[in-house]
Amino acid sequence: MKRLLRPLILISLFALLFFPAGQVALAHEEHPHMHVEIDIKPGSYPNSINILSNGKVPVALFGSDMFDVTGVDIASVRLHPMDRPEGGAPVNKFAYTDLNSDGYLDIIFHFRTQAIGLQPGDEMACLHGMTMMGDHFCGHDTVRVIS
Ligand SMILES: [Ca+2]
Ligand SMILES: [Ca+2]
Repeated sequence: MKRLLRPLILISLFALLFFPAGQVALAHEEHPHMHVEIDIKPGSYPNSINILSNGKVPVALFGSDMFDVTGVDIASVRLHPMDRPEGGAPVNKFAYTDLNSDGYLDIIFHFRTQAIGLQPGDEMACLHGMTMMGDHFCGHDTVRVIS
């Protein structure tokens, strides 16, 4: 019995030491997410972000026949680095507009650049939020971090 237990304990320790991010990923996946379309710095690419800047980053969240942006709980929305869902920047400013002229209302958010928590080497950011009904949604887009 002891012989069997030891490798099990070792494997558990290994998992704890080397996959601490796994728990965060699990927490994120505990509830289903609706995937939504976003555009960091709408109309511009690559999405260069100077993390030393005191400015703001605009992000468009696109509505569709499946997703009514007027149902978004603005206070729940965060923009964060893809692999670090904890924290992130809350909404600084927002406006409703049909940015891509497809007949569905969209939202333009502004986030304070330094609150996002991006670091050199990050290549993806994620916009996460909830609807007033309590449904989670997320969308991601590439970033090019400048420092
Ligand atoms: Ca863009
Ligand atoms: Ca639209």
